[in-house]
This record gives sequence, structure tokens and C-alpha cells, in this order.
Amino acid sequence: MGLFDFFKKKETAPEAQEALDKGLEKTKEGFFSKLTKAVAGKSTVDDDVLDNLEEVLVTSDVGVSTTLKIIERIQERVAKDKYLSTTELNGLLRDEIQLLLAENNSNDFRNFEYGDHKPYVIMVVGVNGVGKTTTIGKLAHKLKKEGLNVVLGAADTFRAAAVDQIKLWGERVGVRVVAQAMGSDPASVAFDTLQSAVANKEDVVIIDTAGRLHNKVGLMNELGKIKNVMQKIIPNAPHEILLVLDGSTGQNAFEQCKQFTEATDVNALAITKLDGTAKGGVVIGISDQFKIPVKYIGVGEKMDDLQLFDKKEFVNSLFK
Ligand SMILES: Nc1nc2c(ncn2[C@@H]2O[C@H](COP(=O)(O)OP(=O)(O)O)[C@@H](O)[C@H]2O)c(=O)[nH]1
Ligand SMILES: [Mg+2]
Repeated sequence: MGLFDFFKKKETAPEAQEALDKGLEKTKEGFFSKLTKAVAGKSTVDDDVLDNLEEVLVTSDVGVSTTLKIIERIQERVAKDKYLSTTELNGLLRDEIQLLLAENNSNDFRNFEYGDHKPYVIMVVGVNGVGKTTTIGKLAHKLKKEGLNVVLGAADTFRAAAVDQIKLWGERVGVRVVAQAMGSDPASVAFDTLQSAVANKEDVVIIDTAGRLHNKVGLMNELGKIKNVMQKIIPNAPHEILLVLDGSTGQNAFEQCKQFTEATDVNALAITKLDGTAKGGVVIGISDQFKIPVKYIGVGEKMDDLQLFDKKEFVNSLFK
């Protein structure tokens, strides 16, 4: 049992479900209006319906391979049960989608598994503009509310504004930020952050990074260097490599996920900007294809607009 497991409380406050419903509104609207058209005038699921369904899923950014998987499973059902009605299709789709989503075992913002060591170290990666710094600020806010001491490391030293931005989040949320001047070595910032977190006995360290996607080797080297330096202080750090993907970019998010998982050991995903996009289907495809749990989803720009991903709630919200 991890140090932070002593009280497990699940964040299923009605406000959270409401925020999720609202965040997924556009995806849902798009998906259902297309789905309604796909089955229009049909009482049973036939080849036409399946073709239309395939198109609905692909155009909802679920991704081709995951779509084919879903279609195949529904075809199997149709083969067994020749008169599968189109009204039954919704329930079936819902079950299949839920099965495809990787389980997020974190049902609590403070549910960290890091053995006996403090602090728990999260390294946040992802390309520029996806919402890394914002997600870090929101996460720090959630963790602080849970009573944890959080420190942020401003290791995106590439742009001047980046350091200021994370400092601003630190002030807003009330957590410490370790920073150096713009252009300084990101690994050195990460080192300082961990060192001071250990000295101050802080609970969680979150390291921001620059997210330059030069090429695979360059990315591997850059992230590898930050990791190596952290391991001089905490041998199994980072405990979590959180890849942030912008859900509104649809297929680009798949491509980024591929590149980052090839370059480093990503073990958690955050999908942001699900509010205001109809491309929420990416959550389904990415979760299925990369088998990495979606841990957090971003449903807005404000401090409270971060949610723990819960596949059941997600599917419920999608089919509500
Ligand atoms: N609507 C919306 N905007 C977001 C969300 N997350 C981040 N953003 C916005 O996306 C932009 C880029 O975010 P930032 O954190 O600077 O990205 P970074 O470059 O990866 O650190 C900012 O304008 C954020 O306010 C989200 O969940 N929803
Ligand atoms: Mg940033």
C-alpha cells in the first residue's frame, strides 16, 4: 500500500460529472447526429449500417484500426443474432468502447504508487502548445487541495514566456516553483527541483519540459538527460512520465503519441482541450492503440478543469 493510499476517495461529485458532460458536449453531438443518420430508416443492423457506422467512427477520430476492431466485434454479434436491431446498437457500441479503453487504476488524485520514496516525481512531456503547463498548474491545484506539498520544476527553459507562465501558475495555486533563467540547462533545473524537494520533504514534484520534437534521437537525448540527472537523487525517478496530448488535434495526437512513446517510457496520458472539440473520439483510439492509461482529461482552461479519467463515466457521458 502506497503512502498516499490511506484514504481513498473518489471524485465523482455531481459537479465533476456535469463538467465532463459539458466538456464532451461537442463530441457527443457530432457522434450522435452522425450515428442517427447512420441508422436512419433501418430497423436491423445490416451491411449498410455497418458501413455507415465505420464512417461515423473514423470521422469521430476514433482511428482506423480501433474502428475496424469495433466493427468486427459488432459483425460477430450480427452473425450470431441476425436481427440485431438498430436500437440495440447503442448499447452494444457502448459496451465495446468501454472494453477497449485502458483501465485507469488511479481513482484518486493522490493515489500514487512510488514505494517508500518521497517525493513522487512526474515528468510532463508533449509538444509545444498541447497544454502541459496548464495541466501541471491544474494538477498542482488538485493535489494541493488533497493536502499534498507540491513543487514545480520549470524545465521548459526554451522560451522566456514558459518560465513566467509556470511561475504564474505557482502563484495562482500557491505552490513553490523552482526555476532558472531562460536558456539554462533543463536537466539542471530538474536536478535543483528534486534536490530541494527532498530537502523540504515535499510529496510531489512535477517537471515541465520544452517539448521540442526535433527528431526521435534528439528527443530521446533531451528527455534521457533530464531523467538521468533526476536518478542521481531518486534512483527510480521519474515515477510517472505523463504525455500530454491535445484532443482537438485528432489524428495529430496519435502521431505525437507514437513519437513520444518511441522516445521515452510514457506511462500515463493526459488528453486536453476536450471541451470545444468534436474530436473526443481520440481518447478511445489512443487508449486502445497504445495501451497506456489516460489518467487525466482537460475540459477547460481554468484551475478546476482537470479530471481523473474514468472510462465508465466517460462512456456514460458519451452515450447520455
Ligand atoms: N479549452 C482548453 N484550453 C486548454 C486546455 N488545456 C490547455 N489549454 C490552453 O492551451 C494553450 C496552451 O497551453 P500550455 O499549457 O501553455 O501548453 P504547453 O505549451 O504544452 O505548456 C493555453 O492557451 C491553455 O489555456 C483545456 O483543457 N481546454
Ligand atoms: Mg508550457
